[in-house]
Amino acid sequence: MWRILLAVILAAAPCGPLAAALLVNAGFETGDGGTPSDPLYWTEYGPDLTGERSSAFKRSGGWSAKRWTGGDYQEYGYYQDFPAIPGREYRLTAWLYSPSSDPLSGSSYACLKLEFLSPGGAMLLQRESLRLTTSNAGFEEYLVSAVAPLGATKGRVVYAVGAGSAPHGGAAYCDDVTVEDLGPLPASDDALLEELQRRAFRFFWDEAGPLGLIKDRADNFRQDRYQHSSIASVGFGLAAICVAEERGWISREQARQRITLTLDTLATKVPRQHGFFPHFLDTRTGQPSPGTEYSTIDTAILLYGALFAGSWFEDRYGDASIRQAAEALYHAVQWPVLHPGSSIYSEYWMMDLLAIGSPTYPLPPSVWDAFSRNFQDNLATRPADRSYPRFFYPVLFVHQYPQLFLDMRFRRDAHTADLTYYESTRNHTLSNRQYCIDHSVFAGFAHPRFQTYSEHCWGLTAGDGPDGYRDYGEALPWLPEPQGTWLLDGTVLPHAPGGSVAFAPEVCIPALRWMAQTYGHRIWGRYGFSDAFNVDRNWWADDVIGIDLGAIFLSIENYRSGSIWRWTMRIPAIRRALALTGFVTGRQAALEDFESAPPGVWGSGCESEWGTGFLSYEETGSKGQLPGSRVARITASTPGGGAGICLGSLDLTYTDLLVFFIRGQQGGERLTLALRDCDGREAAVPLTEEHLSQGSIGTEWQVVSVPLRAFYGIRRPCAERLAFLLQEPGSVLVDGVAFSGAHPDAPAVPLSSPGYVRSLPSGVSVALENLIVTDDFGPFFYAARPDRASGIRVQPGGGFTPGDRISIRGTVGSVDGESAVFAAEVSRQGRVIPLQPVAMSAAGIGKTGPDPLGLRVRSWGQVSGLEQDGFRLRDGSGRELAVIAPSLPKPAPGAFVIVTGVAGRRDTAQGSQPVLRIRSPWDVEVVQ
Ligand SMILES: [Ca+2]
Ligand SMILES: [Ca+2]
Repeated sequence: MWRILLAVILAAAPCGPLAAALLVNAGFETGDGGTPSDPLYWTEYGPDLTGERSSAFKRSGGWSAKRWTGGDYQEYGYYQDFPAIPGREYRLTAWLYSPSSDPLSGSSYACLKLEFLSPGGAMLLQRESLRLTTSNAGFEEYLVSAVAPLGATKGRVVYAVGAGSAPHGGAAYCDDVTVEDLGPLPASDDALLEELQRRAFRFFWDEAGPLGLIKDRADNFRQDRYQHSSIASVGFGLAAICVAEERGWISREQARQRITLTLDTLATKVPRQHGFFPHFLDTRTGQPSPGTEYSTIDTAILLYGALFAGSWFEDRYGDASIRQAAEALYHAVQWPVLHPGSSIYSEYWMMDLLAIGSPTYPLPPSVWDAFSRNFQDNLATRPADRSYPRFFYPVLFVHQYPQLFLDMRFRRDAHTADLTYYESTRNHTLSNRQYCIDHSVFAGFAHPRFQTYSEHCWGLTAGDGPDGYRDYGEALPWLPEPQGTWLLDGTVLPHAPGGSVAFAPEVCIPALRWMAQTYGHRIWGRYGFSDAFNVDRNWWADDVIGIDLGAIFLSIENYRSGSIWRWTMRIPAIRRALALTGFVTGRQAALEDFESAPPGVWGSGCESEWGTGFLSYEETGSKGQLPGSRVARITASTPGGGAGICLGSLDLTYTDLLVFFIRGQQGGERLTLALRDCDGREAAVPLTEEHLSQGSIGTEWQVVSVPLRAFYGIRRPCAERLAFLLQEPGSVLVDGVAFSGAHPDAPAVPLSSPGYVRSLPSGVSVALENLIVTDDFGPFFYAARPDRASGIRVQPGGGFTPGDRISIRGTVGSVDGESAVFAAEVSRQGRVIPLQPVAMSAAGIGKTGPDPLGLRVRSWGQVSGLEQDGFRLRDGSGRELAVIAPSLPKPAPGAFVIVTGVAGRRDTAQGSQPVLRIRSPWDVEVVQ
């Protein structure tokens, strides 16, 4: 898998690998003719009698390179140089074998080394592979990778065999050495973020054992023998695998199979206590690692990843199997037994919400209000700390983890009067950076100074350090330094800014770029950044840690697409918990109806970006489909001209559709839409017949609906501008520009016109205010504007009375051939006199004249036939109208009647037909 992924990356890289072989005689097939014969083009170091070209064992051809153990504390080998370019990444692989007939023993070892040297021969960087220390079953591949440091002009590949103190002995064989030039480090921000995600994903994919359990950590530059999985690493990995499937790094089926395998292992092979999982597991057996605890918070992180994957596969592909498997694990957790609720502000609040939302063993919602938030404005003694108000905890990951999954950007609860949880984490990130900068200079004896830190080199959180795994963090703000100083030793952890990309991208992305460019040769490996480094102590981590790669992956994904937030916020248990704990959303609506002049979202700077064009306003006086009475005219005086709407960093994470009304000046106009994100990336979509309800732009109003996925590649959480560009000079009228979708968090488009709603495509989330109930038929009801301009069917009904004044929030859909709002929420705001009926001929309903749908209508004619659920009415024109009156007495055929009911539609064999629905015997008056 590693090789396949690598090939994909290399094919996509702007500066690909050098195709030319960097080594000669890499298979040791050519000898120097000496006795013993050494491989040609390789330089031997150490006594001549400790190595030779051998035909006894080989992986390819007829020969390999054999080396024996020398004396105590001696290491000898063969090496070959190759030209190297600073800043490019090189990967050395070779195959090593120590046969059981002459096995490495005692302190003996065989290894590969990748070295970089200056023109003067000074060693600038040396990195060694994992060591082979015993006999193995056959030739095994060993690897080591490194980025060539500044000043390097050549690289060196070494095959060495050495030993420590006695006893030692044995020999090892090496064959098929390759050095690949993997190209330079990513040059642009986009490429760096993409590469960080690809490499983090590669960890989650490649470092999983046969049961789908992902390792807790791995070596970033070479193989390792680590065999422990952490369940939190698995949780982050499950989310990353979903995203990788969308990006095409693996197939959907590969993702589904891996996730299913992992969840099946967790359900059937791993022991649990009250539903909680052990923190660490043996990747080979699924059994708990020695001494591990059953961890509440790590179980919660695992469940977030599993439920996320379930939400992803069910919502995107209609596949409920992963959701069911994840819920089975979740429902088995007896939260109150081991986690009665948080006591302080920490990452545990993500677990509190999961526990409150549990349908099986819930915590009471009151635990949400029971823990101390440590709001720092009340605590800070240092003025500097007051510039970053936040819920305080010294270590940054605590602030990142809940919101890697949960979108708290627009949510507030009883504790967020001063700032949201999102703003708190953003401020913690900014403060974390400032704290490092402050400690990069000398400021008194009580104030430690570290040269590692700078404006682009910062990040304190939990991770590896020169003295082991530690919690690095800021000083406690309510104590003066040094008493309040948390652990600080000059160590920087790249996943601190990496995990905050979604919170403070303007400082985090430059930091990641700077670290890669400056210390890439020390910390850039196959899985991205190593966990930590410390320039003051000249210490550089070799390992990556799964949860830290997870923080980087998820945060970048939320920055780029909002996808982790989007599918987490669909999880029913999460929605239940947020409702129970009193969260409300303050998401801005996204509708431009051009009614206020000049509308704030239209910026004067927008037009110039798109050539010659301008925008003007026209009064239409329309009360029907269009929102309001004013529309926008987009005029282009040259091809490609037009005008743009400024969206003001609009969040499109939860929206799926762009919809608006359009009318051409001449008809036949051709329009291109261009959506631009906050980073200036732009995607253009020419309107085609699939987007236009009438197939092409004409001189009548119609609805345009464009799926947002058509604007591929722009940053969903931050949209800046939408342009309407005409392909030829001309003009079009536009109104009701809205972004919406069917996600529960989609911003509802605030509307006053049911007629507009009925013309919207299915899936749009809408909010209708100030409607009057026309009549309630039980499973559904109708409501209309007070001025009777238009009405609409609403599902479900029951309990409403004509004259009820209501507002509705729901999703546009259709049922029985009729547009309807599927209401998530209906609120009643009092009663008015029921709307008077509109008089219309039977032939006119749904055919000509004003649109009566959803209105009370009075019509007349002769009963021309009886139906199972009503009768047919024929008026003077000879046309028939179906009157739906289930379980009511039917008038005699041939009778002349006046009927008062609600105009609707229903599906028939001939398509959707207008009908009149009645509910009471008094609605039919027999005239003769
Ligand atoms: Ca060979
Ligand atoms: Ca308007």
